[in-house]
Amino acid sequence: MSDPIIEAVDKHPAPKGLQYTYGTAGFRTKADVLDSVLTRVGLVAALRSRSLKGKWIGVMITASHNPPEDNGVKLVEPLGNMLQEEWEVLSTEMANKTGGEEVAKFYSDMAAKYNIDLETPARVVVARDTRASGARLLGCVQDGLKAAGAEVKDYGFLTTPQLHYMVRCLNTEGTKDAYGTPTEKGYYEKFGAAFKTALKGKKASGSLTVDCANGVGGPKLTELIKYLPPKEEALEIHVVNDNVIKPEALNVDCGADFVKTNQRAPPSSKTDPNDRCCSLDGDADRVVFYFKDSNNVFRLLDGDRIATLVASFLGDQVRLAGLADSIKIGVVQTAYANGAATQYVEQHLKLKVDCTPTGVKHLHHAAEKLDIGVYFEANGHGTVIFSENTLDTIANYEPKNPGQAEALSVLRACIDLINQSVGDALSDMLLVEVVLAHKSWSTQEWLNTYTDLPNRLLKVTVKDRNVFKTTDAERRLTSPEGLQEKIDKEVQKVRQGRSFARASGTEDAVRVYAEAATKAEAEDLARKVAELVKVAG
Ligand code: G16
Repeated sequence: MSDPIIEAVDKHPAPKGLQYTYGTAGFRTKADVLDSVLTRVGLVAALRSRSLKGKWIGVMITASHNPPEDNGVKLVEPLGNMLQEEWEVLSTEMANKTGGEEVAKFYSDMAAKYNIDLETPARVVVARDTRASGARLLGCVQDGLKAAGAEVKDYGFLTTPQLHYMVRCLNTEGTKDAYGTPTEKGYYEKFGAAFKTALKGKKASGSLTVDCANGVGGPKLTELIKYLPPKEEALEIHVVNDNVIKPEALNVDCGADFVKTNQRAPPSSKTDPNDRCCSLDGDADRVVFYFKDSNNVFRLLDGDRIATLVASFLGDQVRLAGLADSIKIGVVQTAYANGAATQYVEQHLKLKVDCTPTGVKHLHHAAEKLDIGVYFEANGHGTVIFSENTLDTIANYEPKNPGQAEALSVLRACIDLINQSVGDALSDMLLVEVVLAHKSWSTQEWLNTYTDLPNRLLKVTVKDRNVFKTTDAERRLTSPEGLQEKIDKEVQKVRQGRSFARASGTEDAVRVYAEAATKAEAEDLARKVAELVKVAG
């Protein structure tokens, strides 16, 4: 009898001469060379589920902020976390096996090595963003899952955080940790209700214009709005760049990555000075805010700003609730965090800051060690997580006066409003609105909390980005030899200078970040470091 795994794998042969790596956010590259990878990811997902006694595992087909011709896939653990690192390595090995027989052997070797009973049921949830290649790649995953005999739930189009939510809901259903109803409606109801409770009757000032990067966030936000309180009572939202009928428009001249990298609004933006805007990315797991000030100057409120706003708000509520002695808040950032943001958190908010390598999985792990861990990448990817103890304390604390009762109720609603399985642009966006409404702050007042150091982010194309190796949470290069010393020399030439280079885990490029006392110095430093990288690479 023929082996279904060999058949499925050989139906989607791997292109010759390509090496695949499970990177910052799964496998990500040009969509037309991903078929073989997707079939094998189906096999890995089934094995991972079996290794966890049939818990639901998620497979999300997306390339998030990347251009329309790219695609990718990431695996989600039962509580909605990113895939365990050991399994990332196994996924990479599986993706690079040459043919059906090798893959089938690796599959049974893995089962033997990890004591996985292949008779245990395997359960896998799949979803995809709106890329044109998504339907074909879904077929490839399905072939892998079918060959492995997995039970499959296909949710069709979802944002990445919605898929994480479904996985967590399915695995916690009927337990004391039940996270919600594992349906799209359940998602909208949960976050819509939490938004209403957290607002406490306060109304956001002005409206919010949301650029959806022409991705899956557009239709999903339109749906979510139906579950929010009426706009007259809470928040008026204008949805723009939500054209998913034209997949070639995805992330093009719009979206969170465009806004953050170019430090300007999408060219199509038609808002007036002081209008509050935000941009999601292609799969709605990142959000950045911005506005034009009274002088028509573009002002960005990125992930660092969301982290400082939310950390200070939660800190206030914890204090007001009378819990400051038992709950400590910390902030987790990456090397991309603006130096001024780090200083503000440490010196003004007096909170601890941890720095990790890029990739939400790293930030998430660091945040898990805190009572309340606020983690955001500067690019707008992040969330807040509460430890088990903190959740118990907040749930069971008896308030001593009406002020404490009010703060406790806000904290409880925030816990429900924050998608704790993963950074979620829609939930983060509503959280920011809640904080601004409570503080009665405009975006200008939010911006006034501290002044960002001017900075520049560049992408450098090199022959082989893998030669760029880093240490110290990606802040220093260990290879190519001698390059770090050259960067250090350039940094010393400018005031308040800081710069680093690291290979992207989602694009074929090296990223260069530089900041300094003035815009001219930051731009100059970035350009010089980029030149050094180009020569070394
Ligand atoms: C992914 C990761 C983020 C990371 C970003 C860029 O985001 O989830 O943690 O910051 O890629 O990573 P890199 O600099 O390695 O290319 P997304 O929104 O594209 O999934």
